[in-house]
Amino acid sequence: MLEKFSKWKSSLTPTKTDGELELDPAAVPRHVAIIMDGNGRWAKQKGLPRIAGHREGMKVVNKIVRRANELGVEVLTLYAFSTENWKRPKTEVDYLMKLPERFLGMELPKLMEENVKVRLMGSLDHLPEHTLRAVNKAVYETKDNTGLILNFALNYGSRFEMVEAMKEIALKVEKGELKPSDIDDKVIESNLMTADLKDPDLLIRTSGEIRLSNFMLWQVAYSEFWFTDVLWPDFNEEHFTEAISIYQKRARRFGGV
Ligand code: V07
Repeated sequence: MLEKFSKWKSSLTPTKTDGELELDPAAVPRHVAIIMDGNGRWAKQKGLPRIAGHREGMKVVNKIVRRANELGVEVLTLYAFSTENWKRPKTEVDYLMKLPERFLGMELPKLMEENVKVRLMGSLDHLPEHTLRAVNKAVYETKDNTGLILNFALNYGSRFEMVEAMKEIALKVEKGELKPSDIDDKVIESNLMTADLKDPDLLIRTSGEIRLSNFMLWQVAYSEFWFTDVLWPDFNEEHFTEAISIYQKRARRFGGV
């Protein structure tokens, strides 16, 4: 890893109290977005097929959703499948497309119990019918829940999102509903897939890659970034808490007096 990036990365020796980090409940990030990277690498290191990494990664989603909800995070956005992921081998894509229904088949009753609201962001156009059915059911059944918003980025790409937003805006201009001079941050934001969500306060990426990879480019303009070498299947509640603890230290440092 490049030395200059080390200050943004996981401190390997977090300060702990009773094996757990101390967090300020009043300064929990309201929106946390995560790029869940390293599943394939995790499997490779263990001599397992890539899909074994994805399966293990799915178990981690569970743990982090629970912890986020406990901490009072309002929105958790998880990058589950990018528009670029279609380029992977067909068997892997087919397996990935089964994970939403697998996850929801096991977890939806618990998500209901925990008052979690499932949402999706991305293009639902090319998703298989069985995947769509499962995710639409979850979105519908959890629509009145008022706890954590669990926002899955599925077939999501930030540039695609922005292109679509620009088309919408151009259409409004063409119809005379909007003047070009009316276009500002608010108009653009209201045409993105995150229109009714606050921007992420904290972006986490696992697996040592220090890039955004076409994820929420507009929305992370002011977010804190936290990168860790930990592979997603090895990521756990303590890593998540560590990320939030570091976020809080930065907020205290830059938050004025
Ligand atoms: C996927 C597991 C987590 C690591 C990253 C890649 C593999 C949960 C979902 C999911 C998506 C939508 C939904 C409910 C669950 C998921 C995909 C991959 C494609 F409504 N995990 N997970 N979807 N992985």
